[in-house]
Amino acid sequence: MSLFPRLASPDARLALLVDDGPRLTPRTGHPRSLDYATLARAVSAHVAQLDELGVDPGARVAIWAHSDLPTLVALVGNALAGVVSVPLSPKLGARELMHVLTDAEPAVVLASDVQGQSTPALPIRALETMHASEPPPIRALDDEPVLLLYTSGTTGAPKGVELSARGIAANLDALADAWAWTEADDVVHALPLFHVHGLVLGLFGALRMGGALRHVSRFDPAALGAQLAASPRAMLFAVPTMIHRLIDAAETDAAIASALGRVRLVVSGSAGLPTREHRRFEAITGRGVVERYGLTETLIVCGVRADEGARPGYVGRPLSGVEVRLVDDAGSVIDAHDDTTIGEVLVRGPSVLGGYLHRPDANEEAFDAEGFFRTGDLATRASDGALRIVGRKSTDLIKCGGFKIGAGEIEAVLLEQPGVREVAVVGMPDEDLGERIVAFVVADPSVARDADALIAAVARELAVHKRPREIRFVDDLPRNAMGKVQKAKLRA
Ligand code: MLC
Ligand code: AMP
Repeated sequence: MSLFPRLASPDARLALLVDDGPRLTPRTGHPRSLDYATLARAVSAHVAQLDELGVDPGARVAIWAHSDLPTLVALVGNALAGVVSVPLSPKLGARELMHVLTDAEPAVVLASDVQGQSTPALPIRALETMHASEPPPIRALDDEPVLLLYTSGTTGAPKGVELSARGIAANLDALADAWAWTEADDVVHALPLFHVHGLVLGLFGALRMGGALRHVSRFDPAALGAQLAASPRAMLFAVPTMIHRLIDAAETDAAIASALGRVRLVVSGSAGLPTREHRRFEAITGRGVVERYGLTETLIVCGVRADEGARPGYVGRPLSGVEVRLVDDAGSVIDAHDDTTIGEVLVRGPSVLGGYLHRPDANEEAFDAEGFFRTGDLATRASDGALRIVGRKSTDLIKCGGFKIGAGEIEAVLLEQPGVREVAVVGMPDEDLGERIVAFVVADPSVARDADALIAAVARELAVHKRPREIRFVDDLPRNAMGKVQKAKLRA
């Protein structure tokens, strides 16, 4: 079976729709939606373009992850052709882009909008040449990678995670079981397409089930509400920051509240949804949110099942086929199902990465002797096996708006800025973003203090979402006897 079975016998059902919302002018010249038959032709056209470019199966193709139809088609076409997509955030900064291109060594860089890119790219031609009548390739699921996604660690530059078609399919099928997810469901989301949540669950998930993806290209509560209202049976995928903003909007906009109330399943993930937000959501829409927990490296690990209903505080039980262990500081397995004993979450299963690209050192640390991946997340386990994520082992990993960001990568950029002597970056609790990036800076007294310039440097070098939201100039940083910065004190 292929990753997207419905593309083998495509019909007139809606497959993809992109809604640019009220704040964006729709691009002219492109359709706004594709049915399966048209998608199949567009995918064939894309695969023909890959052929013309001499891109063979197994090769890597970097692709600017714009939220538009040509890009969605190319991502699907690459996977079916066995080509490894390396999605690039459209707001990737210069240094991070250079790192990804050097590490991934893509054969080509593709973009739906070649003019707008900071680096030379070839245009995606799928929608212009889709009169091609060749059917799209039917590629059996195998263990070869189809995605290379970059994810932050505590220190250094982001690491490449290869995900195989078989691993992705196994994970999506396990989610289908947990959520009773079928071709009758439309996925509605406004997530970016360069991470697991929007790309693997949102795009690949919808098409694997044979349903539609209604993609709002930039998060906007009213546009999401309109797509939810337009869909006969919708599943909403969102990060907690989006849920928070949807609740705020629903409080003053009855149409959004009623659209949210009618969704078949609302799923929050990529960061924890506070119990307060669960309660607010229920109060305003009359229905609950289910959470699921995952990582780029493992795909989705646990999820609350649709038939369980909302379970605030819990991310549910392990998905079928996924082995989860809790271990103590010494690495011993914790058997307790008492909802109290805290251990690190370890994961093994078909969707777990084989290893980070070019990083034997990181792989050594990431896996235990039995091949379990160490997530770095701390959890308890209830009597029925449901996990509650209670924290993270490292204070150097920050989850801001659902994006994982390493303190070390931000500190490295800030330390290079004029007048910066010392720096410590931490995540501070934030009602909207979950965690807000705050940089404590010891500045050279002879240089003018310019917080905006420091924020802009991170946005320019790394990515806009990695910028500190706040700079606090301090005389010195709290250090322990060994000279190590005590980040817990800064967060207090
Ligand atoms: C601000 N901007 C700047 C800037 N300051 N631009 C340049 N330089 C500066 N100094 C601009 C930006 O360009 C942007 O403009 C605008 O400010 C706001 O950008 P933002 O900071 O990104 O917006 P924000 O409101 O914080 O975004 C909230 C959000 C976003 C929820 C929409 O955080 C988001 O999309 N999160 C999703 C994360 C996600 O998908 N994670 C999944 C990881 S996978 P403009 O032009 O845009 O207005 C995973 C596994 C799993 O975790 O389990 O799922
Ligand atoms: P990423 O590397 O971007 O894939 O982020 C993975 C991390 O997101 C995990 O290690 C968790 O810390 C966090 N995460 C994902 N889903 C949840 C959730 N439902 N609750 C709490 N944390 C989550």
